[in-house]
Amino acid sequence: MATKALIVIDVQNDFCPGGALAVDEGDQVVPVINQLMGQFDHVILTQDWHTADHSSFASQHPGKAPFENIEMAYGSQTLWPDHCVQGSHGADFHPELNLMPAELIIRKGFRTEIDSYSAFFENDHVTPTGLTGYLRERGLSELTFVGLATDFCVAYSALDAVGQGFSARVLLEACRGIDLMGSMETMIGKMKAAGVDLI
Ligand code: VGL
Ligand code: ZN
Repeated sequence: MATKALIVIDVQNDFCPGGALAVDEGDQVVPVINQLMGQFDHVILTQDWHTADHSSFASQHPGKAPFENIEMAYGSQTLWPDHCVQGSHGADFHPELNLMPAELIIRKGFRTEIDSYSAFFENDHVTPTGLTGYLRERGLSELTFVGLATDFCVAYSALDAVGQGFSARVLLEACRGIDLMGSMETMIGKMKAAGVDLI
């Protein structure tokens, strides 16, 4: 039985050059991911999907600027430029990403009060997205993560995957990072320590 799944994180216009929270070379992962999809029987996409007044937006916090940190009820939260607003062009998948093989699109960050980097849990690390149940019920246990951004949504997803008992690998050539104050090094270190296979 095929137990492998490719999980494509947030390959959306706002994370690509020209977007509101552009990741350097973010669009370059698209052809690599399209090619990879052919090697997997199961493809799952995630989509960052924020309300217009989302609490992770610096614009909602007077006096605060993007990339500053604040304390939320659930812990520390980085503030971002407005991005991936529900229904906006920026929230759409990159136009060249092949959506056809996707059997599930999981949206996250759609509650105003709480952000969600991981595909598995919101940033309180307890509210589930439902992905664990989906994967378990379908017998998908070997997970490969690709997409944007390496040091945020990809890393938190891979770490939670291991925590949930899945095997997790990250194909770095199909990822690009934001690298905010050393976050790339920090999150690569955390993934290694947790047993995520970095390729
Ligand atoms: C992401 C910051 C805010 C990501 C999403 O996809 O890595 N990063 N929202
Ligand atoms: Zn976001």
